[in-house]
Amino acid sequence: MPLRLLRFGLSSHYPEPRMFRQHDRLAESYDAVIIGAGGHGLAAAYYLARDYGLTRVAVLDKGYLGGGNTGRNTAIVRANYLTPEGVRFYQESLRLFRELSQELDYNLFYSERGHFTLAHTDATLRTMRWRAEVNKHLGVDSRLIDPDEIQRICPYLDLECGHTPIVGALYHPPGAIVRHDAVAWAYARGADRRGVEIHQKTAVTGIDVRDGQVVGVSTDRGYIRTRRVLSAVAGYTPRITRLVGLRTPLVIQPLQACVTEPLKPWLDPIVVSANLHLYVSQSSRGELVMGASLDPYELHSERSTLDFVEGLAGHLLDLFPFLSEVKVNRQWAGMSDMTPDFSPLMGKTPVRGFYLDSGWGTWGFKATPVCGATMAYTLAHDEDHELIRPFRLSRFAEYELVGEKGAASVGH
Ligand code: PYC
Repeated sequence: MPLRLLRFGLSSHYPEPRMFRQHDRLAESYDAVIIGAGGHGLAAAYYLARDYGLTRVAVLDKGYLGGGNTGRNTAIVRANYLTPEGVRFYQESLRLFRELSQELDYNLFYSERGHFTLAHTDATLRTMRWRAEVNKHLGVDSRLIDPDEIQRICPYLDLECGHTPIVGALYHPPGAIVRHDAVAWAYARGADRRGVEIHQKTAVTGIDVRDGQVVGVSTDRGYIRTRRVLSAVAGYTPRITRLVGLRTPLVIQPLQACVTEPLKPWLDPIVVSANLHLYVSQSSRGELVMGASLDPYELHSERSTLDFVEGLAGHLLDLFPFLSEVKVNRQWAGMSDMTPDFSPLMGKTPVRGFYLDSGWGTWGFKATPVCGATMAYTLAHDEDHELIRPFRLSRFAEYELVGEKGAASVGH
């Protein structure tokens, strides 16, 4: 038997199926280099090729494709933000997400579930009313509902919720979940088919800047000449900005999540409690996918803690007491690059040819398509796309913050 297996392993009759090409070496130069082969970097490469004919593009990753925050998130998609800038941006993302399976010819299991943000206090209800008004004004389906309607849509929810009764909710019917890894795979395949090169296990060790302009990138596989570099590395952003001497207000904090063993389908909507610091949805495999707020300190590490599952389980049981026997199967953490106003940090920088796609905090996955499309525009025109202009780095110096903390899925 082992010999037979070896024959399969060594035989060229059974080539490993590949979704994208592998390249033995880097070219000497590219029109653009994208650092980070997660959803954002791959989407930017895809739209650069599709919309602007820029195909001499290399996407580099020190690890493997989709192995960072794309593979570490809880896959919620929504547009019910608080600021007009945030709502417009995520509205476009939702629109692109809805047609993405067809666009990329890949089933992304986009599943519209409805998204509830539960309120347990009058103060929370007030913020939700504000959000609902901004959302409606901009055409996003979002409204305040009372406990009776919550109970009708989600009958298993215990409205008493321990000692913090639910007094209402912000209901956002278009809220959805998506197969997150598949988003990265599908963008990778689409970009590759248009000529983009994806280089995994290729670490960037330096960015060459002369007279304020990017002219090249050093990697552990050689030097590349290029005049455009996009950093799309989420929780690793400060390591890249350091290479060009750029200071940003980003702070890295861990965000933990976990999944339970699979259960029969019983939870259709996505349920969030800002006051209890909890969000939960049920995947198509039946697992409960859950998370809480950020760990409350700066830490560049993907380690998990018992404190997190303990706290989260307590709050989950306040909402759904019948889950007390359910086992947690898996736990993990990702690194969130937080900005002071909880909005992203995107676009051109004072270093010519160096572009940022960062500051994703706790909501980067849901922005994948719109980031790809707007960053591609920005690189192609060397001008910030209008949807990302509010998220420029200089807003901090100009006191033009875009305060999105009130729309964080879980209170922070
Ligand atoms: O903002 O929807 C959200 C979210 C989900 C998980 C973390 N943040």
